[in-house]
Amino acid sequence: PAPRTVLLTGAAGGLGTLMRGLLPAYGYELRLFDLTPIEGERDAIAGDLADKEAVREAVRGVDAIIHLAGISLEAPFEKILRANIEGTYHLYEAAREEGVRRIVFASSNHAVGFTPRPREGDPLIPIDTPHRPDTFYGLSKCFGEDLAQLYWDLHGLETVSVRIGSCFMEPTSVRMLSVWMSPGDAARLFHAALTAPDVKHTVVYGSSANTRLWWDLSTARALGYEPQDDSEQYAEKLIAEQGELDDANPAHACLGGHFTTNPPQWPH
Ligand code: NAI
Ligand code: 15L
Repeated sequence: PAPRTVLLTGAAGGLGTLMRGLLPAYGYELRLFDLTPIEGERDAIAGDLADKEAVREAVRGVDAIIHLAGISLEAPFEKILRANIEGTYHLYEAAREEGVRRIVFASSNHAVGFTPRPREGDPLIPIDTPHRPDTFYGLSKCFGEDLAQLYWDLHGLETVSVRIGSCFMEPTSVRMLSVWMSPGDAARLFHAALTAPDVKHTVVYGSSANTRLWWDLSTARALGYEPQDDSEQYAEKLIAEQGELDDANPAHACLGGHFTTNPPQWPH
């Protein structure tokens, strides 16, 4: 049966807030979990992924999990270790112990961030391109994907790992014209990931159907995802402001953009 109650971790964050607005229309009852307390919601838990017991309690009784919580940018290794690596392990252990059957994991393009961006005429980046993390942050997403594979192979716990591009209301850079995922498409993709049959561990790229797309969306489409948006409507304005991507600029060479420069520079 399709999942009904879904634990949304990271619900106070940017993407979590957008999904709290959009996912109930698909019929889900959301339980929210975040370090930051969320006021005015019926089922919201303030807790730390580092707290194994708190995570287990949050997971108890839900049908599925969308795991967005964690540090979402580069940070010192010790912080990434605690929130993203140990935290994601706690979540998978809790899901296994509580019998939750499926997790949608917010992976990131930064798991493969040092992959050169396709130039004109190049093929799209395939889903099985090797991990090439561009930061400790990206490395933690590689760990999450491998953890998901282990829990499928060993325990039969299913995951869709979504290598999200840039999910914000609008793209704000020329790079984002290629990797942007509109909030509406994010909700469509998460819904497909929650409801497609027999996903085992499936890795997908998460973006809209952008004209300047860099990667292969076929595994996402195979889940039933039909993206409705394209960043191209923002292209003229962004290119007029920022210029085209420049091969001489190291921050434009790879998928991960500014994350591949050391130290990472903002904005990206
Ligand atoms: P965000 O930084 O706005 O939200 C992350 C949330 O996780 C925050 O509300 C924070 O309080 C919570 N959190 C952090 N550490 C925690 C801990 N130890 N225990 C409990 N909660 C904790 O990030 P955003 O943009 O909403 O991203 C959500 C997820 O999607 C992240 O895992 C991020 O890595 C991933 N992602 C997002 C992309 C985007 O474009 N928004 C792109 C690629 C991946
Ligand atoms: C990510 O993984 C970050 O969480 C998000 O804030 C954006 O920086 C995004 O990647 C991106 O690559 O634009």
